[in-house]
Parts: sequence; structure tokens; C-alpha cells
Amino acid sequence: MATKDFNTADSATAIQTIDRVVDVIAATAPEIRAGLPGRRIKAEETNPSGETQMAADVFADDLLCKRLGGLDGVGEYASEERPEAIDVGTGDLSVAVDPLDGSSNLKPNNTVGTIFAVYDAPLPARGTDLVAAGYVLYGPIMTMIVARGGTVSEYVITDESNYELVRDDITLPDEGTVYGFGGRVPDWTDDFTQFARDVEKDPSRKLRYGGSMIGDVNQILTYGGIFSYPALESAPEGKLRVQFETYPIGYILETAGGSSSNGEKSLLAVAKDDLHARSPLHIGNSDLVAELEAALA
Ligand code: P6P
Repeated sequence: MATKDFNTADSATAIQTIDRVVDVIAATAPEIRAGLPGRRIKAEETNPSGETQMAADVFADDLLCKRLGGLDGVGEYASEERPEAIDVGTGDLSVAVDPLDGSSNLKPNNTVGTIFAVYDAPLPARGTDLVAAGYVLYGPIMTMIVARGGTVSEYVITDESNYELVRDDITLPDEGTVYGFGGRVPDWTDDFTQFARDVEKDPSRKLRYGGSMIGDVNQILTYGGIFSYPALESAPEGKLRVQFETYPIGYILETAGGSSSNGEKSLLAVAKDDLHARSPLHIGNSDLVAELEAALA
């Protein structure tokens, strides 16, 4: 279970800061969503991972940096869209965000999300420094998942000043029924290909892959199963970024009683010193993640 005491001296302040981070994410999400229609175009730049930035990525990042950076308890802000972490004050906690995960899916009007991670350490931090993590899912309904204090909750965001708890103490269903595997099949390793074939031929499971991680992860959190963006022959470290994606998603799934893995160990145990380092990601029911690790051993 991904829980820990605070490194900072005053945990009451840290808890208050996490409350404020969650409030700011919920308050900013409607504005991000409202700004999407006119920003489905590519910006002139690429992000530090070398991916084409969408205008919506930059828009969401600017909003979140301003709002989160203005919180007293936050000392550093980093995002997938910025090369370095920036000092935003004297607070003890650091916030890392993927402002708009899956923004390339805006073109087909597919699901996108905002991922946030709160670390009790300077950035780049370790998975064990996480004290809270969550994501907004811009679906038919705008929802927010928050993992903190050993539990996972779901909220519906109604407007800038309102979000309401709809589910708490969320845990994965015992029997996982959906699976989603990223990357191109010819680029999968032989071991992963064999694992994927074994999962696919189980008649109790069905494919759910939307190409936008937050939508796919939310399927796993709802129905149970496994989602992987694996190591690829062309990219042995996979595609997803540790500080902004694999740490927070691993934290959420482990807090919900599931498991996470980079193929051999918990995503939270993966140690990377580069702010934009990547890792293979496998999350879901513990039995399936254990089968995955055995297949790749
Ligand atoms: P592919 C979106 O660009 C993203 O970062 C994740 O949200 C998603 O899981 C993955 O990339 C999709 O990658 O190779 O299927 O387009």
C-alpha cells in the first residue's frame, strides 16, 4: 500500500497543502476543458520528450503553473511541457503534472486527462516521496480521482467552485475483465507478445484501449484487469514519463489495492535522476501484474 509519513516537519501544513492542490486542480479543470476546442492545433514547439506540443498542452500548463505555484506550501513545479522544475516558493512540497495527457487524441475528440503528483521532496523525486496523486478525466462527465492517506476517492467536478465526492475507498474488483496494451505489436518484445496473447485468449476478458492513458487507466480502476505501455524493441524504456505519469499512476493503483510494475518491480521503486526519464508501465490486478513479471523474467 503506497502510504507514508511526511518528510517535512509539520505534517498538518503538508496535509493542508495537499487539500489546496486538490482544490486548485478541481477549480482549474473546467477552464482547461473550456479552452480545448480552439486549441486542437499543434504549437510550434516540441516538449522536452521531443513530442509535438499541442496548443492545449501549453494552455493547460500555463494555467496550472500559475495556480499551483501560487500555493504557500508548494516549493517546486514541474511539468511534461517544461525542461526543468521551477522554484515557485518556499513550500516543502513539490508538484509535478502532465497538464494534458493524451492531447494528441484531441484531433479525434478522444478522452484526455490531467495528471498530478505531490512529492514531499525536491524534483526529480522518487516514487516513495509521493504523498498524493490523482487525475482529472475529461470524459462525458468531468471526474477526478485522488489517492492520498491510503485511500482512493472519485469526485465529479461540476464547475470552478464545486466538486463532490461520489465514490470513496475505491479498490479494484477482484476479477479483472479488461486489458489494454500500448505501442505497436511488431515493436513488442517476444516475452511481452506471448503474455499479451495469453491474456487476449482468455474469454473472460475484453480489449479496452483508447490511446489516452487516463481513459484506459480509469477503465482498469473501474473494471479491473491490466493496462500496459511496455518496453518496446525501439524504446526499451517505453514511452511514459516517470515523474508525471508512471509514479502517480502506480501510486493510485497500489493505493487501490492493485499492483504496478516496470516489468520487474513496483513503479514506485524505479529510481531515475532525469526529470523526463521514462519507464515501461504495467498496472492492474496483482495476479495479472505478477503473471506479467513472470513472463518477462
Ligand atoms: P500510442 C498519449 O500520447 C500517451 O502519452 C498516453 O496517454 C497514452 O497511453 C500513450 O501515449 C498512447 O501512445 O503509441 O498508443 O499513441
